[in-house]
Amino acid sequence: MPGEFPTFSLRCFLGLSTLPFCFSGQLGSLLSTSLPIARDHVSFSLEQDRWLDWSGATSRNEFFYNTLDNLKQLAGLPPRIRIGANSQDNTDFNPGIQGPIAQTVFPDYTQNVPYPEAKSVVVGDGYFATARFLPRVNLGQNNLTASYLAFALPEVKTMESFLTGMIIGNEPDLWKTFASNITDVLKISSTSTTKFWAAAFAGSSYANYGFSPQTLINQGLFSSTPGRLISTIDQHAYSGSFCQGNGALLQDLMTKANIRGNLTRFSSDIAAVRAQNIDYVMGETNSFACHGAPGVSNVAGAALWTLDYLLSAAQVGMSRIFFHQGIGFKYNLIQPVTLTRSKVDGSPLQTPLPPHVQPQYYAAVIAAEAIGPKGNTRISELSIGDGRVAGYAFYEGSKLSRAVIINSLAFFKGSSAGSRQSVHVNLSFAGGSYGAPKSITVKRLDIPHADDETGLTWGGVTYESADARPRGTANVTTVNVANGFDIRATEAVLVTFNN
Ligand SMILES: *[C@@H]1O[C@H](CO)[C@@H](O)[C@H](O)[C@H]1NC(C)=O
Ligand SMILES: *[C@@H]1O[C@H](CO)[C@@H](O)[C@H](O)[C@H]1NC(C)=O
Ligand SMILES: *[C@@H]1O[C@H](CO)[C@@H](O)[C@H](O)[C@H]1NC(C)=O
Ligand SMILES: *[C@@H]1O[C@H](CO)[C@@H](O)[C@H](O)[C@H]1NC(C)=O
Ligand SMILES: CC(=O)N[C@H]1CO[C@H](CO)[C@@H](O)[C@@H]1O
Repeated sequence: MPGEFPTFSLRCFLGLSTLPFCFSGQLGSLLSTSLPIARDHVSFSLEQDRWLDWSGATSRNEFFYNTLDNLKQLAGLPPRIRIGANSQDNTDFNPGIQGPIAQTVFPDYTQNVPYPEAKSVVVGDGYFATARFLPRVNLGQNNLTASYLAFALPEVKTMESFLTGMIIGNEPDLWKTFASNITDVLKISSTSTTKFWAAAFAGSSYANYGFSPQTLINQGLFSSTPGRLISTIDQHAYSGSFCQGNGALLQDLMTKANIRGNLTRFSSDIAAVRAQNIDYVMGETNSFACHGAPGVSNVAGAALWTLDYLLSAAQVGMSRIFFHQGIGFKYNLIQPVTLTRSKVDGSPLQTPLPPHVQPQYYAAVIAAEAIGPKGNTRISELSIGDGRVAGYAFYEGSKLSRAVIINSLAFFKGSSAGSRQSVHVNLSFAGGSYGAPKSITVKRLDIPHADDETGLTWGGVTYESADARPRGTANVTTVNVANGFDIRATEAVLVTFNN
């Protein structure tokens, strides 16, 4: 109902030389353009070859468990997990292999690819059974080989809401389907919880030709009998492929227009899929191929890319976004085991690097906090006339609860502190029975420099601890609504509205 709900606007604050950047955005009814955002919107895609390193083989990997549980504590649900990607197509099943063991063969590592994917993986029934070590999650799963049989094991099957999806082959433009085998084993039917994820596309023509969701729709896939077992279309995408990084590339990655360009290209596919009442997810994604660009994908600026990208994905109608992770990959949010060679160039490490989170993990934390645990959160992007500043409003039901604002101008090591720019944000509220909030609190993602690999804090708290649990004293500031606040270059804030 127009006028029923509060809106707010961000106004330009001109004329102060210390605040050279400003923006304006007059907002209409944000709620009317808002879309739901799931509590497990941020999910993970794990490279299949080293799945046991993530889960733990004989007992749970406490570090990985904690990283998921941190997010569960904020949003009420842990991330979903997809196990798959390239190495799933190199996985074979041997019923003679007992227990949580994988027989793997890896190619030699190189400077560009310090942690290559296995060229051969052979597993038995026990391989996926270690999924019982995760916080109770929904597993968006994978390939053929017959290792899917593990999901029919009693210890796995008894886990409630466990397996929600099955993908046959990775990016199976090349694979004939084994759908009926899997349907038989898992008893997938029109009424079962587990359904197929289809068309795990690495690319799309974005139109009704070639390989695309729109082509599948026009060819009648979803009206066929097997097609009715498909719940979800699964797109895979990266922002490019760069095996060498630099500061300009980092700024490109963070840049608002590039982030939107990489997502809105799927808008026509998403609309066509949703019109069939089929879900649409970004089932495998991250910054750059080559497992990330060194000095770009693994640094703090990538945390702001991640935050803007995952929120923008919700805005274009993607239900969930699965960030791809592999042991030692540069673009990980989480490194769940000790590394003995550099993930940046493959050189041997003098001191092994214990499990740790990377800067991107903070984006998952901020998103979980902004979405919150209520289960009725909606998101709406703020229209901000500044190419470096992005913002999103979060509603719980119809109540404006929080906003995230991101300043993606890169501030690099070696720049003088005095040259760090800021924007000023004033909030104004219009309409609605709720009126302006009495006060707002502002929580900051403090990033010393866009090209730092460590040292971020979220409201004074670090997640860069030995067990991935947050450490430090929370620091949020209460702000008088009329005064607004500044956001520095390379900073994100969460604004909470207190009514
Ligand atoms: C898959 O199904 C086909 C046809 O029913 C059958 O011949 C084959 O043995 C099955 N494969 C597996 C691995 O169950
Ligand atoms: C995707 O982002 C990259 C930078 O990260 C940019 O170079 C590229 O042009 C973007 N692609 C689109 C389609 O906008
Ligand atoms: C808390 O955050 C504010 C603003 O970000 C900062 O100025 C202040 O120094 C911080 N206080 C502590 C104790 O870290
Ligand atoms: C923004 O807030 C500042 C500080 O309170 C105030 O001086 C200024 O007038 C405001 N600007 C606008 C456009 O409302
Ligand atoms: C059952 C089945 O089709 N398994 C396939 C799994 O993927 C590998 C590819 O690496 C095939 O060789 C197997 O036939």
